[in-house]
Amino acid sequence: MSTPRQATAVAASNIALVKYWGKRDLELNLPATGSISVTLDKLISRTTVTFDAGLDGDKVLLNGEQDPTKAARVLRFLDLVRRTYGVQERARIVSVNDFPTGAGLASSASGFAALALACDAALGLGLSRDELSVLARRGSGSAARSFIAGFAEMHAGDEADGTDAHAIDLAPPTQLPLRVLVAITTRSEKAIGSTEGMRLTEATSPFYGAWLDATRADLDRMRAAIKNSDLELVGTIAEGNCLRMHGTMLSTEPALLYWNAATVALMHAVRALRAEGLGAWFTIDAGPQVKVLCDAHDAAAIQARLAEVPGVEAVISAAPGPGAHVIEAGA
Ligand code: 2P0
Repeated sequence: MSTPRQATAVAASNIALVKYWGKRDLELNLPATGSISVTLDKLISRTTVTFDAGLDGDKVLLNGEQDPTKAARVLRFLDLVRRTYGVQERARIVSVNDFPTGAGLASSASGFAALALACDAALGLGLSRDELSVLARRGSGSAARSFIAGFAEMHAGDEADGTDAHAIDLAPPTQLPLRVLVAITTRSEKAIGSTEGMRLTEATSPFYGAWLDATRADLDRMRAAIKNSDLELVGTIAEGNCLRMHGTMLSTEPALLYWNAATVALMHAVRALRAEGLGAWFTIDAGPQVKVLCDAHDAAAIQARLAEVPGVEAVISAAPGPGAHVIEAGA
């Protein structure tokens, strides 16, 4: 019997400064527009994959739990890897997040980036970073961005097969003195996942076309703002783009309302901080947590203020960080 093939990879979450909300192809998971993100140095997934001919089925352990619903996406991804690269063995996957389980923090970006890289290393596929980004995208669109250190741009691509829909470097982690303060407002899971939410938006929102046009314009503005190391402009564009995305979500039928009371209180708190002269801008994804962008020098003071907002359970301070990387390969 052949020796099991094993590798471990780590990848961090990334926060979109210009968001991805809409697909041009569901099967290949191709985004309708590009997006721009910053990879963090916190909120990390560590994933070990072992392809083993001795296994009679795939085994998936996510944060110490065997959850069939969450495992289903991982199993589909494993089947894709086997189909694409002619692999026969079943696999054991053990993935843990360094943030609290069930914290209501999205883990699909870090999780699928770490999984794609661990599969590549275990099987010795030798994929390029672009190819890894394309592969991870099939698991989750945002995962394609977590291979890039610091600031990344995801390309929507033109090719029908999706080979040019991957992330590229925009700027290194040191480009801006940025901190991302992640304010956790609830630990429960979101009601409607991103894939289903996007499908509903594409099908029903009268604003969907305008959202895509505005996002394309935001990409040009954001790229320039990052290149110029203009944190105030980065924050301003990110907050506006986030609000346009949520406006579009709210105009979906049924309406996608991802906010709770503390989410809204945090938005007001950030605006109050700005009125006081502190540089702080919010961004919110498909869930109730609020990510606040600010200068590293102001981060401690702003973190303390956010922690006082009613309904806030914790505030995690993160900086721009490295891309996904392998930490162990070999049986
Ligand atoms: C983003 N989000 O750009 C946007 C903003 C959420 C709101 O990418 O369907 O879990 O698996 O490709 O990557 C979250 O969506 O969606 C996401 P799928 P994913 O970060």
